[in-house]
This record gives sequence, structure tokens and C-alpha cells, in this order.
Amino acid sequence: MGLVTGKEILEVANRDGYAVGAFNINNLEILQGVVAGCIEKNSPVIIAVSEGAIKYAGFDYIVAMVKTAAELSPIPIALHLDHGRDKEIIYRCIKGGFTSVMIDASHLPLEENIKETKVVVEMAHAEGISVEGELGRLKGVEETVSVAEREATLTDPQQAERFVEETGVDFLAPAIGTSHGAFKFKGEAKLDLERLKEIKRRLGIPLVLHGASTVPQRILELALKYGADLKEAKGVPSEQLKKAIALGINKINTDTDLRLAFTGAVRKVLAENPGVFDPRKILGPARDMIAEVVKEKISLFGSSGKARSR
Ligand code: TD4
Ligand code: CA
Ligand code: ZN
Repeated sequence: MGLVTGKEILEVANRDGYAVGAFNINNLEILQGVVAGCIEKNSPVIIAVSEGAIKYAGFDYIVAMVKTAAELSPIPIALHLDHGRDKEIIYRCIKGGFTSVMIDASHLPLEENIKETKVVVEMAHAEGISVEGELGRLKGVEETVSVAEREATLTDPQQAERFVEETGVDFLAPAIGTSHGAFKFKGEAKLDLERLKEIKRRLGIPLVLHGASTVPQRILELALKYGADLKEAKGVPSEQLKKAIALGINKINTDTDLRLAFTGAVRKVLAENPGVFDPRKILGPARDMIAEVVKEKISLFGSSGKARSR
């Protein structure tokens, strides 16, 4: 089938109470690994592409690859711009084949965030494309000092209500204590689930969790075994993710775990086969590893078998 919008996928997930993975891709092998995993689990999927991925692979290559994946697959696939900041890139995505965009103006004061987001919503909706907005900040462990400071970075439910009303975004990414990357927590990993509950109660729309990689022990061990320097790595515990899904998270952004899986597999091949220099023998196992991790994620998110629910 052709690409579908993020909204089409997430409204069903919201109605039926599960989450769909938004997996970041940067090249052919990652895309193929993600899609293979989703087809095996018969799950819908959101293919997330950052501005960095567009710069790395090229806009036209990305769109052509993901469109091809959608045409060849029996599952719903959306092509989504992740953390759009550059207006020209956002505009190009809206006009050039993406079916969903995120406008990330969360670093701006509320009024400006609303203003910038609203412009993108109007533009995207005119083309039938869905929009994700962000309110609050994802902060890394070290950046956060006191409880009060941490609270200040998290999304205020009342502001969230106003943000959604005034911008018309289709889904919202609130900050509830996660952050991007492989080093999310120094001590105990904790999400503000009470806050999430209140945000969902007020909004009702699909919610997005960024920084949701779990840094699975198995993947970490593989990387460490073959020489990675990742000793303090820590992700969101799977149990916390499950609770967040039960409380209304419908889109789960996952990039770090795919990066760890991919490089772990590459390290293993190279370490065990010093004579290998065929890129297919190096990247093929990495692609398979991505598919494995994606399948585990889908089981956790609850989107197995949901490819055809409408
Ligand atoms: O939005 N994301 C993915 C961020 C991708 C960044 O890509 P660039 O390096 O090209 O900027 C997430 O929320 C992923 O969270 P995770 O927990 O997987 O890091
Ligand atoms: Ca942001
Ligand atoms: Zn993110």
C-alpha cells in the first residue's frame, strides 16, 4: 500500500489503547530491518527521519526508499519528520512526500511555540498531513540539578491544553522525564506518570514519548563484549514504558536502541572475521539485528497484529 498519515495510524492506536513505534532510519539497511520486523509482527509503523538523516542520506533518497518500502509492504507505514526545526526542511517535507511532520519549537517561550507550530499545522493540514508538536524539554541527567528545576522542564498540563487548542496539532509530545541517547538516568529511572495521566485526561489526543529507548541489557552486553565504551548506559525500564502506554502514550520514539543494535552487530562481525571486507557481510547482520530489536519493541508496545485494524 502507499504511505498513510501518522494521524491515521495513531488515532486507531489511541482508540484501542496501544502504542506504535516511531523508528529512526538513516540508511537502507536500517529501514529494511525496521520494516522486516514490522511485517513479521503485522504491525503498523512510523518511519522517523531527522533533519540530520535528511542531510546524511539526501531528501530524495529518503523519500524514494520509504515510499518503496510502503509500496512493497502489506502494513501501514507513515513517513514522519522528527524534530523539525528548519522551516525550509519542514516545508519541503510537507510538499515533498512526507505524510507527517513534527515541529519542534519547544525551546521557545510558550507564545512563540504556539505561533510557530500553528503556521506549520495550517500548512500541513492543507496538504492532508498530520503534525506533532512538542511542549516542555527533554533534559539529560547531568543537566538537571534540583527537583524544582526538573519540574520546570516538564510539561504543564494546563499549558498543554492551551497549546493543543490553539495550534490544532494532531498529537503532542509532552516532557515527562525522558531524554535522548544512551545515558538517560544517573540514579533511579523515573517517569512522571501522574503528569502524563493528567495531560491525557485533558487532551484525549494521541501522545508521543521521546527518548524512549530502553537500552536492552542483551544489546548492551553485545556492544561491551566487542569493545564499546558504554559503561554508564541506562534507558527507560520496559515496565515504565508499559505503564506510560496504559496511561495514553501512542507513539514511542526509538533511535538509540537501533543504533546500539546496529553497531553491536557490526562490531561482532568485524571482531570475529578479520578477513571480511564485503560490506554486505558487515551490514547484513546489522540489518537482521535491527529487525530482532524492532520485533521485541512491537511486543512491548502492543501493536502486534494491528496492521489491519481500522
Ligand atoms: O526523536 N528521537 C530520535 C532522535 C534522533 C536524532 O537524530 P539526529 O542525530 O540525526 O539529530 C527520539 O526521541 C529517540 O529517543 P532515544 O531514547 O531512542 O534516544
Ligand atoms: Ca525540543
Ligand atoms: Zn526525540
